[in-house]
Amino acid sequence: MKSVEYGLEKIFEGAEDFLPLLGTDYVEFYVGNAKQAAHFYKTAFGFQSYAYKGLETGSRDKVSYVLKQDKIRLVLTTPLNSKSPINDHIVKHGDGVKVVALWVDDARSAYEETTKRGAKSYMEPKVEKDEHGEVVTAGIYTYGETVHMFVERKNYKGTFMPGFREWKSDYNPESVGLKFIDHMVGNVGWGEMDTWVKWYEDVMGFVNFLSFDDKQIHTEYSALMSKVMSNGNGRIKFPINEPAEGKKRSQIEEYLDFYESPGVQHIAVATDDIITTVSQLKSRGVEFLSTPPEEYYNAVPGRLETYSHELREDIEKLKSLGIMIDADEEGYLLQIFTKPVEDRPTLFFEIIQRMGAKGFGAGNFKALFESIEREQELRGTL
Ligand code: TYF
Ligand code: FE
Repeated sequence: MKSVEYGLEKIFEGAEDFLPLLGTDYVEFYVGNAKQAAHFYKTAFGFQSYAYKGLETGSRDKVSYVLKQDKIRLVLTTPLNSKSPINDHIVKHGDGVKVVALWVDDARSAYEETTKRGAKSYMEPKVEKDEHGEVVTAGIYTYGETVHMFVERKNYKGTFMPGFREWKSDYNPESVGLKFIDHMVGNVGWGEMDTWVKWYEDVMGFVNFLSFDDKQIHTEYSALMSKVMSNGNGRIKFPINEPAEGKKRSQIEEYLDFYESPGVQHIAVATDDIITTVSQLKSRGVEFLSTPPEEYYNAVPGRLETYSHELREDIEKLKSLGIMIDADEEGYLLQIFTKPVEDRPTLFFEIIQRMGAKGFGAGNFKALFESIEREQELRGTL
């Protein structure tokens, strides 16, 4: 399934990285009711209360809750009056991801290097200070109304950012074992994938290290195309999908219709014990796509044997939870997908455990997309 060599070191050999990225800093959602969304991510997904800003801290026009689980930070933001432009985002898209923030050493340089290569500015570099130091942020637009913020926090020792206070709560559900963001996927319009591939290459210095075309990604009914973009150190991976023509409506098309523009389709979060994590999530009410059929699991041992990998997990347990298994030369991976986490069929989560494999589960695409199609059928959107 490899279309280009994915030893990233080789691709980047000798190239100067004009945009060194340390990792994902946070993901910010614009939502209709941040207080209730925060409760959901704590109760159902095992996030912990971390930071807060709102009326009590002097923020008059919006409120933000910051949640944390290991290295993952989610920010949930709601406007406090009808004049805030955040309302327009929510009216158009429903709840969704506004900001994919990237952790950098030098936010001014990140902004300069990307805008001079053609990025559209969202926010010029801004320095915010408090008694714990300073944070520099700057932002550029990517697909749709989605934004990449650059966050420089090397001179900051406080909780999250100036303007926030530590959020202590008496309600602290346990973590479910989510560790870090593995990748975040964007859906773009018909024929726009290559434009955005080029944008990530030219503007961000990323490379396209894996590609799937509609001949690989299709079922009897629908199709899509996908290219995975990665930065130089491989810490940031952004697959980009576009719909493709099939007998019925592609899930990407359904997303675009309901989000009413390109946007973030799924956030993949890593765990090192997917059986425990998924058992926990299920017991807390998180809904997952329907389980792959019997034939799917019958084919798994053969798939692992092809590359002589030994499955460390109990296949019966994986099967009972509906977790999928894919393998490549380097190892295998375990993954499962939630249903959309809002009423519009837009954003969903993926839970992934990598056991050496660097791919995205191409061997699971068919079973996965058939499962998504069963949902589309119920929604009358296939
Ligand atoms: O990120 C990926 O590529 C995998 C598979 O609409 C995938 O998680 C690809 C497209 C899609 C849903 C999942
Ligand atoms: Fe994924």
